[in-house]
Amino acid sequence: MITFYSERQLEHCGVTEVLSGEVVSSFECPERVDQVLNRLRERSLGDILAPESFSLDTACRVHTPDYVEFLQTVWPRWHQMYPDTTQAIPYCFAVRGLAPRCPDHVEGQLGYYSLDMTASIVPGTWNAIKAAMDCALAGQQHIAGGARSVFSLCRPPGHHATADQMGGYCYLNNAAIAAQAYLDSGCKKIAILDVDYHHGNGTQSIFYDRDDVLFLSLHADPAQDYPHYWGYADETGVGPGEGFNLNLPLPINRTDWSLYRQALDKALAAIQSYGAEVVIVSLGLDTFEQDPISFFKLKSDNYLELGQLIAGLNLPTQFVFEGGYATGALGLNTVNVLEGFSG
Ligand code: SP5
Ligand code: ZN
Repeated sequence: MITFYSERQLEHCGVTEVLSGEVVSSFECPERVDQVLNRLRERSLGDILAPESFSLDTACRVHTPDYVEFLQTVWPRWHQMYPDTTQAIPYCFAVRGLAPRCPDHVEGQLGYYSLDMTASIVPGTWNAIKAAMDCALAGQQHIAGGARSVFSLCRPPGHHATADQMGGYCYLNNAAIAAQAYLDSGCKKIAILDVDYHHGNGTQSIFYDRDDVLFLSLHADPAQDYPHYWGYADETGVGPGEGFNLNLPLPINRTDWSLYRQALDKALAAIQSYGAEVVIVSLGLDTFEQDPISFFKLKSDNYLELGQLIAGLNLPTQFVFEGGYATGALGLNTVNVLEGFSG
């Protein structure tokens, strides 16, 4: 299986975040992809290629153009206003109530375009965001060209990013952009299977009123963990999208492989009856038992079986990297999924 990866993705390095009230180093760090690259090379999974540079047109079909423009320009604007700081983090938000106005002030915009405080902006953030999007689109082209599978090693991740808000370490929604690219190149039905520990609220919201993308997510019950406000089982889509959104929330303290597998079987059956032409897997590895911010109990071997079960769909499959913070085992777990798939 070919991997698309760009070194420019290392240029994003968040400094700090707030976890349970304490200021800590960012969990989403460049070492994550180093671990994955090491294992990919060690186990000779296939070539690792740098993506070409794509235009922002497809990104602007799932995100609002003003949001994409904001992401591109926010650091220099912030730096001009606060030249002595190392990162931009929002501190106030355009919350419920009267429709908020998008202000001109860079710090006001930072909150306007954010869901939370964990998508920080540093000098290299845009380069990394753009390179991650390029990996997603290069993977899409590879599948459209006839490959059975591909791994888009995207970083920063994407599945929490909505049409116009960043959050949960996510900026552009890499999986959603790939899905839109398949549709624009003539596909009619795409499934996005999100196996990250956290609900993919961004992907859900982007396709919530559409029937051309079936979104399925296995995740921690939002009553018990981030993103808290979305991911409940009764969110099934709206209008033409009704019935094309499947949330499978799982209890945080007793989800091991056997419980996880039951939910996975339901998701795989739904993909089959939908008649998807391509599956995009939002591949988060934060379901691992040693993940520092998560509570599921999956073990490294379980990821081999996860890959095998996805392969059982017998569909062209694009893996798009999302979360996973147990840096030591992240490479092993990721490559296990890909090898399990490849057989
Ligand atoms: C892409 C992705 O995986 N983003 C995840 C963002 C999660 N951020 C909030 C985590 C809050 C966890 N609180 C539980 C405390 C565990 N000690
Ligand atoms: Zn996650």
